[in-house]
Amino acid sequence: MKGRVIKSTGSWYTVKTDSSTIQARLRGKFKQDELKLTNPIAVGDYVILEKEGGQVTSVITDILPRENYIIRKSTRKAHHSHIIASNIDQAFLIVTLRNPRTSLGFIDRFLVSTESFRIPATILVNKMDEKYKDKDLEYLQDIKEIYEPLGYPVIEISALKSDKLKGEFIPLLKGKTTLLSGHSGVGKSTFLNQLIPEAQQATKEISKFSAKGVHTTTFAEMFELEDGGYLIDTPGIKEFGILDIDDNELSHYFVEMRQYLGQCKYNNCKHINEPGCMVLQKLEEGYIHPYRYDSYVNILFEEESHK
Ligand SMILES: Nc1nc2c(ncn2[C@@H]2O[C@H](COP(=O)(O)OP(=O)(O)O)[C@@H](O)[C@H]2O)c(=O)[nH]1
Ligand SMILES: [Mg+2]
Ligand SMILES: [Zn+2]
Repeated sequence: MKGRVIKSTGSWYTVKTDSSTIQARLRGKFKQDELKLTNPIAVGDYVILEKEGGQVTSVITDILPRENYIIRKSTRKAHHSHIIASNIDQAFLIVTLRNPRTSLGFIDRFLVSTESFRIPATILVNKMDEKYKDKDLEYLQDIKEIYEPLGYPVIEISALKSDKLKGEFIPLLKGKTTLLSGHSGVGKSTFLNQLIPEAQQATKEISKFSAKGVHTTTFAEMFELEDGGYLIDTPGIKEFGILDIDDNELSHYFVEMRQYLGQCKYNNCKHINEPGCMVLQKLEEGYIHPYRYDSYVNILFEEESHK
């Protein structure tokens, strides 16, 4: 029997098959190629199930190869990662201009992880019903100017406005598995509840003590849309893990750099200070945004320091 994991509590998994929704657990150990993971099975995984003798529950005996996945660094184990979700068709990164402000560096890390699997990504700027200061609105302008030309749609929304949200998003979500991501407190669960009221995901006021918000969701969970397709709500993520990416590979995941990569003088160019570097030349000429280049350098050196 084949099914898809729609919820995980760490020891029990809720698996949806063609005919029903089943509680299942893992049997024995799973081989996890080279990835050091804290969770062997993630939401979105397709698995093979067997009924447990005489019981209503099942055991997961195998996992089908993942088409893609998004990971974050484990908070519990150094050098380990946690798969947030797998087999994703598109990713929505929900960001906010203030309380908490989503940094460009965070957006770029997310985009590197989606680009590494060519998962289409969209940036949703939420809480646009609020009044903002000029400097916050300038930040919104920056986000649009940086990401739209790269092919990442930037959509301003208010997750509180149900009708508009449904009209705009139901067609975009139909038949697809969509990951909702972003810091705690940006409105992921609010967005999901508007589109799938039965989901009833808990939402929380942002803590007055920390503008980063408090954690309300600990595991990713997948919800089915009325017209087909799934939305995945994720716990607030502090940092995305970028694994399995070599230094020379990183620039491939910056879409605007890709086109110049074959044109550097050295084919192992890291685009830092090498002579004849086309990326540096294009940065100079204004074809690559300086903020994006900064993110590239930051990720490059951060990853190096982990090796
Ligand atoms: N003003 C305003 N508040 C929002 C909006 N979306 C969510 N919120 C509030 O932001 C807080 C955090 O929302 P939540 O959905 O729990 O965020 P999550 O941590 O990303 O799931 C809650 O108090 C929500 O009511 C919005 O569009 N506008
Ligand atoms: Mg939430
Ligand atoms: Zn170069």
